[in-house]
Amino acid sequence: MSDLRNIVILTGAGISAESGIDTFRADGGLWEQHRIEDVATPEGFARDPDLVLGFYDQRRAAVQTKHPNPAHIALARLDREWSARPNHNLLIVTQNVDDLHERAGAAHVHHMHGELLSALCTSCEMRSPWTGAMIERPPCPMCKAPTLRPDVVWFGEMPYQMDRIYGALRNADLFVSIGTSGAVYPAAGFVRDAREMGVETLELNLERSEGSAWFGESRLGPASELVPTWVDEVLAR
Ligand code: BV8
Repeated sequence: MSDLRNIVILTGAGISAESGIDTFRADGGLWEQHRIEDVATPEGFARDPDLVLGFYDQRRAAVQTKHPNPAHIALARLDREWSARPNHNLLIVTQNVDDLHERAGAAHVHHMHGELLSALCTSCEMRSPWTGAMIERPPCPMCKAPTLRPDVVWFGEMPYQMDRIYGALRNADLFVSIGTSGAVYPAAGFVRDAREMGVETLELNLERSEGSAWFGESRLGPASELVPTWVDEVLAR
């Protein structure tokens, strides 16, 4: 019986690419259409709220027309079957703001950079499920103030529940990174934290990333092929 018990999986935009959701750094990707500092920073939001609300309204509408791909579905199967084993734990920490992990059936998902389908009120700080647009300044469902913003973590803001993530990394036997360029911190540093704690590390990505040299093993290819194969291997361990 392998001593593999606790798995932490980090996912990035690459796992949703084959579902038709733009990544950030590919040619024509999200950041090519806009400057990061204009649409993904609090300063950008303060400077031009209509630009930022419009950018996220467009992404929020688009994500609702997309579907999970075989990589999301395989991770959901792994989550279900692995978590059912006694003393086995799995956590998917995603940098993505789409809901494709959940729609594929994954139960243990943490959105460290927030979610497109959630609204954060800057007056009462309550969060509400949100599928519509924000450009018309709709009232907050809780306090009725017209002060909703996308519930996403912008550059310079603290990612959500970092203590939960580091706690899971400390207890992990395996850290797997799927579909991320390793360009944004603190997520890009998780592989180093894992290695320093003696955790086995694996990368599944279309091409070498900025963090590839830190992984014990790196497999290159599309997530829709690599992830189902890897899930079969893990469930056979
Ligand atoms: C913070 C949500 C601390 C919003 C996002 C200098 C050095 C180091 C750090 C910094 C620095 N200056 C500033 C910083 C900090 C900064 C940062 O890291 N900046 C970078 C640019 C250097 N980080 C932050 O500000 C973070 N906060 O540090 O807070 C703090 C401390 C105290 C007090 C307050 C704060 C917050 C960062 C969060 C930003 N929000 N998203 C939204 O979505 O709009 S970032 C966004 O881009 C994603 O969430 C993700 O995190 C990031 C990277 O994107 P990826 O997911 O990796 O996607 P990418 O396109 O880059 O790559 C896709 C990959 O998939 C590629 O490798 C490709 O090959 C692969 N792929 C493509 N197709 C496939 C595939 N793989 C498999 N199959 C396929 N089919």
